[in-house]
Amino acid sequence: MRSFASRWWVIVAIAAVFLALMFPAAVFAQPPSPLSPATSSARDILQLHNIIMGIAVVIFVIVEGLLIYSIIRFRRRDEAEVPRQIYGSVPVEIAWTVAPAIVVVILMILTFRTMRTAAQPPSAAQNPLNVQVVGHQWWWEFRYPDQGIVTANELHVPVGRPTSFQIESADVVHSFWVPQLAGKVDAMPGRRTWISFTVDEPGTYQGQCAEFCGAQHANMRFLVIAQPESAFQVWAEQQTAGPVEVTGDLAQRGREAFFQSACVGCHAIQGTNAQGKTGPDLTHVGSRRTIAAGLLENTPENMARWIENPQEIKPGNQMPNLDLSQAQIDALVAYLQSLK
Ligand code: HEC
Ligand SMILES: [Cu+2]
Repeated sequence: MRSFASRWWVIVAIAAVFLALMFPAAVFAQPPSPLSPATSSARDILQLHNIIMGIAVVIFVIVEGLLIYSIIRFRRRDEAEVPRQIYGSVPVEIAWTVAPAIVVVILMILTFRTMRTAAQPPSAAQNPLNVQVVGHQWWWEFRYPDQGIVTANELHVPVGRPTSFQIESADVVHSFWVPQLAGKVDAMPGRRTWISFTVDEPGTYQGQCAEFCGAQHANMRFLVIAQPESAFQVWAEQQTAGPVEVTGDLAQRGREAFFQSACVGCHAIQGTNAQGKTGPDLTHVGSRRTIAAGLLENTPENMARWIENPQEIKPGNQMPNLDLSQAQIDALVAYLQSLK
């Protein structure tokens, strides 16, 4: 029989393939990925990840190295000599209990340290922006209490200034997560959780509910749009302005259709008697990039598809089919799209 040692390279090749498979995330990382952080807390988390990954790789190489060495060095030789038999070894038992315990304690200390540095509450001098996040099945409500803004599935934040989030849920447990900006924070009914971060660079960052919350959990996404302070202020002013004056016949008819149908019971439009709380605030829905929690780009065609049959687009979601006529849908879309 051919000696196993002559095939040692097979084992090395398997180990190499295994190692290569361990790092696909690093190699193919695409935003939104915690591997391309854009805040100091996300960088702290990435640094912790890198340290833990480094420790894991060192352990992996030592263990696999010893394994490969043993396979080759102590392989069965032609003489078929039986090695000395050992039953139990106190020093070995102690060593392999103590060594992992030390590693675990080191990881714990590093993790506690990162948990502290990654979640520094901003000081009043940093003039943080306050945002209340409310998770709903299956969309996100964002309220800016100091500015009086209410929006959905689209957060605007200034760069270089901390944003402080108070997070809760209207129904089940959700989790607020923007991989490039911060760690996950649970959104729970009846309890407030908190997180804060400062985005360094203008950009659009994708967020996602990170706690299974029912049928449309995967379609519970949102955007964080980080803008220079001046652009943020322009957005905030536009959002706090009352609802846009409706011009044009079609939009006017859409407005009537809206107030004559079930829409008012579930949606709010500030400055009108539509004060529903079940669905997203529509006061400035025409200014948002997406509808239905990141599922559809906000175009007139997509909005018409949504209003016509929300259950086909997002089965199980809380907006029912309302059996509207094509004329009503067109008018409603014209009205809602005008609400910039
Ligand atoms: C029973 C409550 C209910 C009624 C009635 C209702 N909606 Fe909705 N609507 C919702 C909910 C909940 C959502 C969010 C769905 C999701 O993303 O999971 C929604 C989402 C929307 C959106 C997308 C908003 C966004 O920012 O994502 C639009 C537009 C909309 N509804 C328009 C209407 C119109 C027009 C009517 C009346 C014809 C109407 N809705 C009736 C509950 C309702
Ligand atoms: Cu959720």
